[in-house]
Order: sequence, then C-alpha cells, then structure tokens
Amino acid sequence: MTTSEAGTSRPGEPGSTHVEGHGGQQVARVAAAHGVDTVFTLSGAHVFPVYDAAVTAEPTLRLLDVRHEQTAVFAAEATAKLTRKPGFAVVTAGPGVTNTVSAVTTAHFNGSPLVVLGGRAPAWRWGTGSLQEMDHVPVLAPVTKYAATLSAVQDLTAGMDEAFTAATSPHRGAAFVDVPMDVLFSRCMLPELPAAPAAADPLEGLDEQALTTAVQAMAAATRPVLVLGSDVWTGSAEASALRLAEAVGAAVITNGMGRGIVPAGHPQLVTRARGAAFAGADLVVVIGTPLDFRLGYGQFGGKDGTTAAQVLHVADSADRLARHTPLLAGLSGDLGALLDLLTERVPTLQSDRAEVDRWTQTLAESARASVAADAVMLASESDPIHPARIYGELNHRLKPDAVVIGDGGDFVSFAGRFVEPHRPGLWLDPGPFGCLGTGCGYAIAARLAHPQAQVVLLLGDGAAGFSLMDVDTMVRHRLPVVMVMGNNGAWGLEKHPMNFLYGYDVVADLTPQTRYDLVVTALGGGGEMVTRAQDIGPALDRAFAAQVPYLVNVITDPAVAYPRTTTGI
Ligand SMILES: Cc1ncc(C[n+]2csc(CCOP(=O)(O)OP(=O)(O)O)c2C)c(N)n1
Ligand SMILES: [Mg+2]
Repeated sequence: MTTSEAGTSRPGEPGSTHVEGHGGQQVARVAAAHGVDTVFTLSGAHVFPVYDAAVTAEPTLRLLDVRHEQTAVFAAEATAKLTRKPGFAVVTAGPGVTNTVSAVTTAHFNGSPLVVLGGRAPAWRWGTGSLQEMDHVPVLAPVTKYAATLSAVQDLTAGMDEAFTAATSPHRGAAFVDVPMDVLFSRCMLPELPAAPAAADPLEGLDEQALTTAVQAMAAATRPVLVLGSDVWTGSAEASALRLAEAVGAAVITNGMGRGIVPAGHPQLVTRARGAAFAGADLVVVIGTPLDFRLGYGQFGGKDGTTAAQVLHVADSADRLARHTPLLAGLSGDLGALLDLLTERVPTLQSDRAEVDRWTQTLAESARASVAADAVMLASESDPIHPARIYGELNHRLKPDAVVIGDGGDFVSFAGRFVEPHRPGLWLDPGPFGCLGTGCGYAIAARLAHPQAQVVLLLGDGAAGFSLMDVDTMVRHRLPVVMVMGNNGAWGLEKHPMNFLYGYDVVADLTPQTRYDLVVTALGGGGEMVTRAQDIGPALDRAFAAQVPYLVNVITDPAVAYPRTTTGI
C-alpha cells in the first residue's frame, strides 16, 4: 500500500495516534492511505459514518454525490484508469449495491483497481427483515477479487486494507466490502494502519525458459507485431513498452488504455493496418491485454494456406496468461521490468533488422493510406449528416492532452477508428465487458483527474439514456464536459445487424431527433441541436468555450452503419 506516500503515519512512527473513533473514520483513513482523495457516492443512512469521516478528516476527502450508483462506480473506475490510483465508491445497502453490479463487473474485466463499500442492514437485526436486508457478498464475489462482510468494528482497518491491497495488486481489479450499519456506527480505539508490504522483486518467479524462448523468437522474427493493451498503462510500463518497440523496430498495435503509448503519427504505429499486420505477421507479442475477441482470440493469420503467426503473451500475472490458444511462450510479472529485459536482450540478437524495418514500413504505409482514404468520409457534406463528419470537425480541435471518452455503439466505433490519441491514459472506452452507460461517470472522473484538459464525451443517443441524468452531478459540482452526440434515433449497432440477419428489425428504434441538448440545458448545462454538416464545427467551438456541461446533439443518418469486420462473438 501507499501509506507513506499519502503522509499517513505508520505503526511506531511519530504521529501514529491512539485515538478513539467510529467505523467510518477507519474506512476513510485506509482509503486516504491508499491514495484516495474522492469518494463517489449516492446517499444512504447505512453509510453516513463514511461521510462524517470524509468531511472531518484532515485533509478532507471530497464527496462526489451522483444520481445513480452505477455512475458512482463508473466514476471511481475511471479515476483508477486515469490516475492509476484506486478508485473508491461508497453506496447504501441493498439496491445501492445491486445498482453497482454492471460497473463493478466492468472494472473486473478492465483490471481497474476499484474498491466499493456497501452499507448493510444492521447485524443485530439480521434475519428479522430490516430495510434493504440482503447478503451482497454472493452477488459480488464472482465479479471481484475480494468480497467480504466486515463484521467487527476493530477489524475494519485490516479488512479495508485487504480490499485495497487486493484491488491494487496485479492483476488489478475490483474489491467489495460491506459493513453492517451498527458496526460502521460503532466506536473503538482506531487500529494502526497495517504496514506496507516490503517491495517485492519485480521479476521474482520469472520463468527463465519462457524468457529465453521469447527472446529467441523476437530476435528471429522478421515480421513481428507488438500489441500493447491496457495493463501496460495501468502497470506504468508505457515508457518501457515504447523503448522495446523502438529497440526492435516491430510494428505496433494498441488497444484500450494502451492507445497513445505509441502516439498518433509514430512511424511504427500500424493500428489502422491491423488486418494486414495480423495476417502477415510471423510473431505477435501480446502485452498487457487478454487474447479475447478484440484480438481474434489469439489466432493470427494461418488462412489460405499461410502459416499462422507464433504468439507470445506477456501479462502482469500468471493467471492472466491465455490458456485457450497455443502460445509459443507466456511471460508474467511486472510488465515494466519484463519489457526492459526484452529491450536489453533482443536487439543485439536480431537476425535481420533490415527486414523487420521493411515489414514495419510497409504496414505503416498501408496504415497511412487507410487514414488518407478516410479524408472523403471525414469531410462528407451529406444530408443527413454522416457520423464521420463529426470526427472530421472534432479531430483538429482536440489538443494532445484531451481526454476522449466513448459511450455508444456505431458512433463510438467510428471514434475508435478516427481518433488516435497522442498520449497514453487519455482514451476511455468501456473495455471488453462492453457496458453502455459509462459515459457521465467516466466524464466526471476525467474532469476531476484532468482539471485543465479538454474532456470530450462521445455519446450514442441510446447510450446517453443510461447516464444523462448525471449531467446534474456535473452541474452541481461545476464539472464542464463537452458532450458530442451522434443521434441516429436508433440503437444502431443492433439495428443494422438484426436487419442483416433477418431482413427486418424490432426494438431498435428510438425517437428521431430527440432534444437531448434541451435535457442538458434543463439540468443547468447548455447545448444545441445540429442538423447541417457545416454547423458542426462552430457548435463544437461553442461547446469548448462553455463553462458548463454542453451537449452538441448532432442528428446523423440512421442508414449509416459502421463497417464492422468483427462481431465480438
Ligand atoms: C448495458 C448494455 N445494454 C445493451 C447493450 C447492447 N448494445 C450494444 S451497442 C447498442 C446500441 C447503442 O446505440 P447508440 O448508443 O445509440 O449508438 P449507435 O450504435 O446508434 O451509434 C446496444 C443496445 C450493451 N452493450 N450494454
Ligand atoms: Mg444511436
């Protein structure tokens, strides 16, 4: 844990006071010791002591109160994604907890360090039918690394510390605790904070055989591709990853929070030529991301009589290494240390670096050609508006430190294609759990984590329905965000596939041209509707200049489907 960084005293250190306090104070102390400065929450009496502790702590913990518990947890998760410190959400018992399940699961899938504390019906009344009496742990256990009821006030410090330690240890993820109301309100001598674990050797338990195999394969490869995923960023290995890529000259594809590690315009970034890269590679090194549907389940090439690529998988913990597909080798451990080791060993052994450079250059050229071919779509004058035109207007208005968030279907798939981050840690998508509704929570966290940067939330009209009420939260807490909606009056990403499969669609239409901008305005923000392509740019300028949450509601052509090559199934 990061107690010493947070300035909290350690057992035996000067200033480690022996004072009496309630359960909420223990919760707040442990959270602060792990680097938490904001508690995302929606009020409930079961958790009042945490609020009391937050406002009386020195320094205080910020209470960020939202309109749906899902938003609280998405905001906490995005805080973790953006800051690489654990996110923390506190919700009331029963429905407060059950409302968090999709967001907790999202953090679980994303490997985001997150702790959720739920209230719980009082222990002394358990079994008699008190309000919201429910055992949450069996619901949360399958989607967390740690789920427990902390049922004795003197054990709260140790239990909370265990939860934070579980969430922040690789492979990171979500942890859940609930505390019976009578326990949280109880008082005791505040236990001292547990000692931080001694720093472990980052390469402890390294599989030397796997390392040798990996080094040899990378040195021998003439058509290598590196895939950099979210855990590279989360594990603070982005500089090591870029060094490795440049040292071996491989073509690079990024995904999730890995986007931006090799920045837009870098000569080795070939994400836009991923089809050709995967089809032609002789070696694919997948780092910090699972071999899931986003990566063809780990099968690269091998079609039409060609030889499939060999696959190396590098993960931050052994249990993340793929088992469903043959690997040449799997390496697990601290990603920065592992990548540094590869950087040290591979280049001097490379058999044909010139060939590697030719391979990467060829792919980079086709990536550039693919980007160039988009120009027509990005400048489209069509009426109704082609969704791509929105990105044609947005892209050159984005600064390198802009945080870009996608919550939607086809509209956000276009964003993945057209918006290439310049720095890591600034692109937020929902990740492989694919949950709509992350939008306002992620945007709230982004504004808090990057107070001066542009924060742009790209919203489908369908997705917006899950979280738009939390514009009220942005207004109350003065968190201006630019929201850009691709409003096609439909659940487009479901409508088009259903049509393709059945020749008709049902349950895929939304009301056309709904004035979501007026919803935002009514909540205290601002906005406007745009129906002509030439009006998009000036509307975006007004949105960036507004000091309030502002929704640019762009009415787009419902007939345009994202040209999808994978379904995720
Ligand atoms: C919580 C949740 N419910 C349903 C889905 C299935 N789903 C995926 S994309 C999509 C359509 C999204 O529509 P919209 O946000 O309007 O974006 P569009 O595809 O129209 O651009 C739906 C319903 C999901 N991913 N998550
Ligand atoms: Mg839509």
